Amino acid sequence: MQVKLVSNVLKANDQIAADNRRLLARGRTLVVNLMSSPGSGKTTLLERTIAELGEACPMAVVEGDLFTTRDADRIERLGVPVVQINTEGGCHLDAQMVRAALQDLPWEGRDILFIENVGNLVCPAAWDLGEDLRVAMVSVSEGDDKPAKYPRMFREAAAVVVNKLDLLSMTDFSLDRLEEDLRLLNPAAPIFCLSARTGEGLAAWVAWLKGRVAAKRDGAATVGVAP
Ligand SMILES: Nc1nc2c(ncn2[C@@H]2O[C@H](COP(=O)(O)OP(=O)(O)OP(=O)(O)O)[C@@H](O)[C@H]2O)c(=O)[nH]1
Ligand SMILES: [Mg+2]
Repeated sequence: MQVKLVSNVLKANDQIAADNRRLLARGRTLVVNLMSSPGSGKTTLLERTIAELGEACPMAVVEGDLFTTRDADRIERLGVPVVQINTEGGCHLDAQMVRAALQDLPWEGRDILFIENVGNLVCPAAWDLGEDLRVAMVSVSEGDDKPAKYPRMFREAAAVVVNKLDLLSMTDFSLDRLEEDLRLLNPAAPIFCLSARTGEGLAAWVAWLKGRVAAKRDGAATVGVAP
């Protein structure tokens, strides 16, 4: 009974996600679902990306958090439209929450809509929000075993960001080990090793994003795989 209930809930979510996808397709806005453990640096990466891409690439942001508007406040300070979703303890965003957020967000005509998911490597992976692509992030202080231990998150990612590269020498994190494990799950996703704090490695990430925006504008059926 419990299994059936869960599967029904997920099915209902998928239908709303499909509605979101249809709605968002109208504007040719690239929709990116950014996921990681708590504190890997999702909001910091968004801040850096906004600063880097600037007005040439208008963006909007949906922030997911259990409580507080702290992440949305950080994005708002940069002049980017943002809506905060508080899940009140829920461990992931769902398509219904995103649908409600879109009503309050001037996303149309913007090049990128970023959705920062709730910090969690497990639950967000199961919930389609209507995004074009998923980006999975891990920071070097978390260890290089995350793809092997949380496969779904990394299997379905269009790109993987390894953040906090500035701390690499203080950890036993191995980029080779991470890549080896990741390739067993996901042979194609580009890996961007960067520091959202110092900006090292950011150029490749930004160039990839610009490529995905261009693909979306051109109406490419798939914007998530090609590097
Ligand atoms: N050294 C270092 N610290 C970083 C880097 N990126 C983020 N941080 C720090 O890591 C902490 C968490 O960063 P956030 O960007 O808030 O992380 P988050 O993933 O958005 O966190 P949640 O929204 O709580 O899941 C902050 O203290 C950041 O300053 C980085 O590249 N290097
Ligand atoms: Mg955050």
